[in-house]
Amino acid sequence: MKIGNTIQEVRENVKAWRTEGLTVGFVPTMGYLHEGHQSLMNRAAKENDRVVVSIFINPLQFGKKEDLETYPRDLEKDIIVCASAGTNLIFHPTAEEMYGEDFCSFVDMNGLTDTLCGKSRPGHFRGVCTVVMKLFNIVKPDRAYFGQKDAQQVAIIKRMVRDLNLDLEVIACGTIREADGLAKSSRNIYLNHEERKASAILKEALGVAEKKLAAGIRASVEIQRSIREKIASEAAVRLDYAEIVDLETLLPVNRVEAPALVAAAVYVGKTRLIDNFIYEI
Ligand code: PAJ
Repeated sequence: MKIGNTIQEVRENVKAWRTEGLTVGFVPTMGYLHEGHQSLMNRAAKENDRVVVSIFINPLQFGKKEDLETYPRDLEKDIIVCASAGTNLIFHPTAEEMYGEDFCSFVDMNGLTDTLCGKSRPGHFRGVCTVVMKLFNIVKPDRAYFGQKDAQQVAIIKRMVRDLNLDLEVIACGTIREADGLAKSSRNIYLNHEERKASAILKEALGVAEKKLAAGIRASVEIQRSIREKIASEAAVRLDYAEIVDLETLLPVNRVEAPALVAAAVYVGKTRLIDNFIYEI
């Protein structure tokens, strides 16, 4: 496994693979890797001849009051995780390598980026789209792997690929969880003991919604109310949103008559957690 810090190194490696006729899978990450990231790498290794993982804490997707400075890092462990999951090349650039002083071009999107998490994180998805577009242009993968845990990110990247005619396939992978159901996340490290215990309520609340849907309830307001009530039963957790939206447009649906995304976000102390499930009719 190689570790490259420059765009040129990545380009040279990928070019050499291409001349051999090899396919390339790509997993973009911000590091502090866990089993969720690892599952994406395993899938990429299964479906491609070579795997590139990027580890880059993208300043552009953090709001001014967000956790850019404190975002967890552990490159040594990340290297071990990547190696054990069949990665061939880690791309670990500096912010200067990615964004020159005079950087002024961005990828922006209407609609999809303003709802759900976009409401409380203005500019976040502009930063995500811009860095992912850059990474796609640097790595030029055949397939790119994203976690369904970040469902809005998946919908946005799929739309960007479609709208801008990028020649690659975006593959969404299932959410990997802790024993109590909490979705694995690099940010879970922020939770203290009490907060960590309280966090299980997020998945439980989505479970209540899933049961309502299975019982034939179709009105979104009723399903949303059940999530809200369950979250309210845990004093340490505050709801940001509970929404039921179309899988592609992310527009709210009033009645769940077609496959839909049920997504929620909460604050546990200062930590923001998200989770979701796709309801298949
Ligand atoms: P990061 O939060 O490091 O996540 C990298 C990838 O891992 C994302 O596609 C995310 O959805 C996936 N992932 C995270 N937790 C997961 C879990 N529990 N199960 C399955 N997959 C999981 O998402 C980002 O980084 C950034 O926005 C990025 C796309 C790298 C752009 O900077």
